[in-house]
Amino acid sequence: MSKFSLVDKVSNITKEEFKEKYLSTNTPVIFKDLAKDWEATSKWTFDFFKEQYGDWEIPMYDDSYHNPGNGYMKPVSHKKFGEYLSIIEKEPTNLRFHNFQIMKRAPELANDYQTPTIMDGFMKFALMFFGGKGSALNLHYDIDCSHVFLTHFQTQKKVYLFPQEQSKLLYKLPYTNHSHLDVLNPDYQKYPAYKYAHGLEAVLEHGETLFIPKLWWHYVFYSEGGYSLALRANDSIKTKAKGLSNLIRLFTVDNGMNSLFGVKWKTYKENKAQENALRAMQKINQ
Ligand SMILES: O=C(O)CCC(=O)C(=O)O
Ligand SMILES: [Fe+2]
Repeated sequence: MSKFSLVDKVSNITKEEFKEKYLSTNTPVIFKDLAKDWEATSKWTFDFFKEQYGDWEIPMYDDSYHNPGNGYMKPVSHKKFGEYLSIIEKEPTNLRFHNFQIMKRAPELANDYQTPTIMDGFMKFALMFFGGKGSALNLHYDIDCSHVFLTHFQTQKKVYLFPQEQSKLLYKLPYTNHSHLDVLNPDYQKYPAYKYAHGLEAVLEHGETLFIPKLWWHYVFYSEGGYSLALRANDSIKTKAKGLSNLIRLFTVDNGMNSLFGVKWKTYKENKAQENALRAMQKINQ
C-alpha cells in the first residue's frame, strides 16, 4: 500500500451531500468549484498584489521557525511584499509568509470572495499563506479546532494529511500542535513509527479549495510558488471552547518553557514523542 491515497475532487456538490459524505465523517475533500464565482480567482494575480500592495513591509519565515531559543517561531527577516512576490513567482526559495490577516491591512479584498454556504459556522476571520517553490510548512494541526477551507491561487501546491488518531505515529511533540517529521523525505531510522502512518495527498490547482477537517494534521508543500486563502468554520460551541483553551494552554506552556530552557525543552519534547511512538508501534505489532 502506498503511503498516501489521493483526496477526492468534487464539483457541484450540495450542502447535504457534503455533510453526509465529508463533514460528518471528518474526511478531506477538494472542491473544484467552491470559489468559481469569486472575483479573486481572476483578480488576485502576482501583478495585482505587487501593484496594489508591493510597498508593504512583511515578515519572512524559513525552516528555522521551530529552532529553540530567542528566534522560536519568530520571523527571520523582513522584505517588501512586492520584492517577495517577484522572488516566489520566478525562483525557488524556502521563504514563507504565513498566517497573514490580509483583510486587516486591505479590507477591500474581502469583496473579492464570498463566504461559502457549503456549511454553517464560517467566521469572518481570513488568513493568507505565501510560499516559494520547494518550501514547506511543517506538519501540524490547527489547535483552534476549526475546519479549514484552503483555496489556492495561480499555481499548484500539495498538502499531505493525516487524521488526529495517528498523532503518535507522527511524533507529535507534547505541548504543541507540531511535528518535525519530514513527511516527504522521512528519516525512518529516527522515526520508525512513521512507517505505520497512512495519509492522504491533496494536489491543489488554481482556484481549487481543500477542506481540512478539524484537527487533521497537514504538511503543506509548495510544489510551485504561490498563495492561498484560508477560511475557517466552526459549527459547534463545544469545539470552539476547546480550541480557545488549547490555544492558551499550549502557547503559554510551550513558549514559557522555550524561553526558560531552550534546547533542553526541545530535547525533552522529542524524547517524549519517541516514547509515545514506540508504545504506539508496540501496540500495532502485538
Ligand atoms: O497553505 C499553507 O501554507 C498553510 C495552510 C494552513 O496550515 C492552514 O490554513 O491551517
Ligand atoms: Fe494549518
